[in-house]
Amino acid sequence: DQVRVTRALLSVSDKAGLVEFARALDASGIALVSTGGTHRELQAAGLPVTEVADLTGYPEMMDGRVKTLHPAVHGGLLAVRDNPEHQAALAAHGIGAIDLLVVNLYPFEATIARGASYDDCVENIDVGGPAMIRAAAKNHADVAVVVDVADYGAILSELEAQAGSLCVGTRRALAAKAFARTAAYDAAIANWMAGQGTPEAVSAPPFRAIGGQLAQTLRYGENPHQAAAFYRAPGVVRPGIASARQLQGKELSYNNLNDTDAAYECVAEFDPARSAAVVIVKHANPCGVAEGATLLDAYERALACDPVSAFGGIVALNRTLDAEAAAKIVEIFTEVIIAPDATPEAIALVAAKKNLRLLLAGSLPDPRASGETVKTLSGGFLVQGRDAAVIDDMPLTVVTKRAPTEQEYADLRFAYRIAKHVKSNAIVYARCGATVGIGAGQMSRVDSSRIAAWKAAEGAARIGAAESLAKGAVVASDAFFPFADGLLAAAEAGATAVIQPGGSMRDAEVIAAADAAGLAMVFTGHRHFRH
Ligand code: 93A
Repeated sequence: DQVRVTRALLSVSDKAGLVEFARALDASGIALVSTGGTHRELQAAGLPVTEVADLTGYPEMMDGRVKTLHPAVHGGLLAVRDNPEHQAALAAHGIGAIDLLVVNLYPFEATIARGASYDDCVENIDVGGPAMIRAAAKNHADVAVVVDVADYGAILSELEAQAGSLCVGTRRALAAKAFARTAAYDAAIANWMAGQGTPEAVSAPPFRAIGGQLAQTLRYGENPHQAAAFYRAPGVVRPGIASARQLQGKELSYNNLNDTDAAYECVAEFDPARSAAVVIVKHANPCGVAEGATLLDAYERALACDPVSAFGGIVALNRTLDAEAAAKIVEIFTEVIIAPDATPEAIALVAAKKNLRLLLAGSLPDPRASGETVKTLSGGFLVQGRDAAVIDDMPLTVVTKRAPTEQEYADLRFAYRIAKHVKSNAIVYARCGATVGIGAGQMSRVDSSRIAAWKAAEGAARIGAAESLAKGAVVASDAFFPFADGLLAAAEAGATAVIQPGGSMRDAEVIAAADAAGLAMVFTGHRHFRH
């Protein structure tokens, strides 16, 4: 189990402790071999040391890129001591075995950390060092490999205690540490390179460090100058964008994937056994959602909410795409259609639009399923449980004098289901199972209310209706109204009922304003922020 150390190869960038270590090795009768810079250092200290170039018969060349990449080195490291063929090969080629390898690598991590130039970083990618480390670590049955200056002392102690030998436990532990070092070194290189993406070089999948299975390298990210790739979370079985089958159309882009996910997650909130539902998404926000007796009916009503935004949008459906809905959807420019399934007739109709992507997910994801969402921050991640709260499970509290009518209740639930999928601050106006105005992503809730009301007024103008479509509609808010103003904006626009989490310090004031305006209002107790 002991390996007697007779020859050591030293090749280190970090020369700390080198001379003292080598002097002790020399004192115990170990022959020393080393590469250019290491050799100079040892020679200057007066130690007897052979240069690797004398071993290989080749000078170090190409700025040192090739110094130890030679059979005289790798044969010496990899030869198995009790294998006669290996020993014969050593003898035939005049190669001497190496029992101890001492290497620390070109300082790649430190070079990128000081913000060095691209070329400088590349030049600091060590090739020969990791090759030797791997060779010695693989052959730990016969060779000890030291990759850390901090281990010099322990090695010397053991050599002294065991008359110039190292035991198998030490060699194995050193080998494990060596492989960990080369793995970390390569990870640092891979991560750095992935972050160097240019429009020409985006094929390098970034964010390898997050883990997951690379599903697709994307042409670019949200913008053409951003490298991007799509990863599947390993072990997660959830019907949706990551498991959907693309039947036709152009390759999905980063934004397509993000928007399609948003659309499908939203439409999955609608039980297909109860009603057909369609969600149209643009820039990750629903711009029209409707339920209907048929998908065609639902699509037409969803489209009516905001046909301008729906142009070039993503259409998600909660039932098998049928021919009549497909025929209608292909009438306007659409980027992606996603549904659990599609009939052959519908598939044929979509086929007429070569670029249109058709995705079939097999089934709908369960909105109540647990799971995580991940968001990157500079230098970190935020992880949270997914928002699995569903309006049907929330006990609704009527807080106004007037309770909602049955139709209002239905619309309130419908609107709140959607508010969950609208970026905050979210305000959703809905009537008879269709959105009539959506205000998304505003910093002020009043602004979101105004935008939603304005969309409802525009909708009325489009169809020549005398009154805003907000008139007689209900309104959902993803979080409480901090003041009465947002609620009053809704009342002014003509809304008759409100759904919101409640919980504001000024709830009493907001409830009084609702009562004064004759509104019915319910609290859900669940906030649906989404950012
Ligand atoms: O450029 S390399 O990848 N090519 C090699 O063949 C090679 N062999 C050892 N770098 C190589 N090394 C590295 O040189 C070692 O890993 C060590 O970090 C460094 C030591 O060089 P010197 O002894 O000349 O200072």
